[in-house]
Formats: sequence, C-alpha cells, structure tokens
Amino acid sequence: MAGRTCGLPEPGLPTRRQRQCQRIVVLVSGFGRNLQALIEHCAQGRIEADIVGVVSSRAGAPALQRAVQAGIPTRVLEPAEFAHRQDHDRALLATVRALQPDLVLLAGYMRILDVAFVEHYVGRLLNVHPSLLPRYPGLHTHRRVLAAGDAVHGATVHFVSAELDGGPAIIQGGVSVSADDDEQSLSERVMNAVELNIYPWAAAAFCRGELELRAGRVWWNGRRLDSPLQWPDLQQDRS
Ligand code: NHR
Repeated sequence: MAGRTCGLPEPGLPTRRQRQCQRIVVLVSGFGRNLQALIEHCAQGRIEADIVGVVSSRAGAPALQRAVQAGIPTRVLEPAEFAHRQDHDRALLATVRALQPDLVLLAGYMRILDVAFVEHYVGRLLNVHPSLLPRYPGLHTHRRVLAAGDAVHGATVHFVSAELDGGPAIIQGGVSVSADDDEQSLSERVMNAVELNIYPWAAAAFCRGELELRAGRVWWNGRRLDSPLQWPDLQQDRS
C-alpha cells in the first residue's frame, strides 16, 4: 500500500529493521500538516513505523483526506455524537486499542483526553504543542505570545500526562517574533521552522527505542534530560 515501508519486505534492508517496525496511531482534529510530515517520514523510512490508523474528532477534518490519500485507515469519533463525555472517551480508547499502537501521536488533536486514556498510554503518547513549554499551555498560544510582546516563541514535543500540556518535555525549538507578525504569520513560522522538524524527529527517536519515560522523567539514549533538547539555533525569517 502507498506510504508503507515497514510492513513490506525490502530487499537490501536488514531484517532487524523490519522486526523493529512500530505501529503508530495519530489523533487529529484539523488540517493535518503534522500528520502529513509524519506520513512522509514513515514512507521514506526515516521513522521506522507504519501509521496504522488516523482517528479524528471532526468529520470534516482535512487531515482525514491526507490519511486516505496515503492508504491509512481512518475513524471519526465526534464528541457531539455521544450523550456523555465519558461515552466518547470510552469509545476513543476502545478504537485506539483495537489498532494496537506502540505509539500514539496527537497532531492538532483538540479534545482533552481523559485520565483512563492517558494512563493506558503513559510513556507511549506524545503531543506537539505550539509554545516553548512550560510557557503558554492551552489554546491560542500565538495570540497570547503576540499580546505579551515576547521576542521568542516556538514549539515543544512532550509526553502527555493528565495535566494539560504539562507532561515532561522532550525537544523544543524557538523562532524570533518580528514586529510585523500576526497570528497567521507567526503560527506558520512555528509550524514550518519547528513543529514539522521536531515531531518527526521525536517519533523517529521513540521508534528506535532511544526515548523513554521513566518515573515521570525523559530519558534519551540512556541519559536523563534535565531540560528539553533544543532544536538547532534560533531560526529566523523562515515561513
Ligand atoms: N489531553 C491530556 N490529558 N493532556 C494533554 O496534555 C493534552 C490532551 C489533549 C490534547 C493538545 C493540546 C494542545 O497542544 C492536547 C494535550 C485541546 C485543548 C482544549 O482546551 C487544550 C490543549 C490541547 C488541545 N480543548 C477543548 C476541550 O474541551 C476543546 C477546544 C475546541 O474544541 O476548540 O477538550 O494545544
């Protein structure tokens, strides 16, 4: 199937690589730019994984079309279709469990996950958040950064915990905020210069077994991180 590399026998590749291939499920709600980058990295073998399912909280999310294009099975679970929040949350966990992921990635997923979901996937659940955490957890980060007059902004990949955008940070990268930035220009620069680089990097590292959550701390290549890894240099003027 298009976009799959891990599941197929590839002459010349060591069998070890095929055995290590991981199963990824991506949760989306929106446009799917991070999903697209993950699809491409998997297709190129730069993330040693198959994306085995994409689950959306919105039926109209353009991210779903990107998944279909890549031959990835999709599911839609709209919170509004359920009488109670708990019913939705149970259905979501059952849906993702059925896909048997080694790694679950939130990519613009807009629905807060309940404790049962987070606990089930603790250490195997990542998010990319558009701010230099611990600054600006929550929504509308670009607007808040502009309102505060900050000189730098960025994005962070973190393990997800029950505390919203509060799980241990793995890697982050910054961009300069310029005087003529608006929400649109700033969000695009953060996406292009940082998110689309650090999320595939973190997914690849996880799939190679280099990244681990142990007792609430991030370990990378056998050393405990005291602070998140920094994506190279302040990137300027890139959009
Ligand atoms: N769930 C848990 N338990 N922990 C996190 O750290 C999570 C999470 C679910 C999503 C992504 C996060 C982001 O990167 C994320 C992190 C949605 C909201 C939110 O307020 C907040 C943070 C994030 C995503 N959602 C509203 C809700 O009631 C709905 C908002 C809307 O639909 O527009 O779920 O930004």
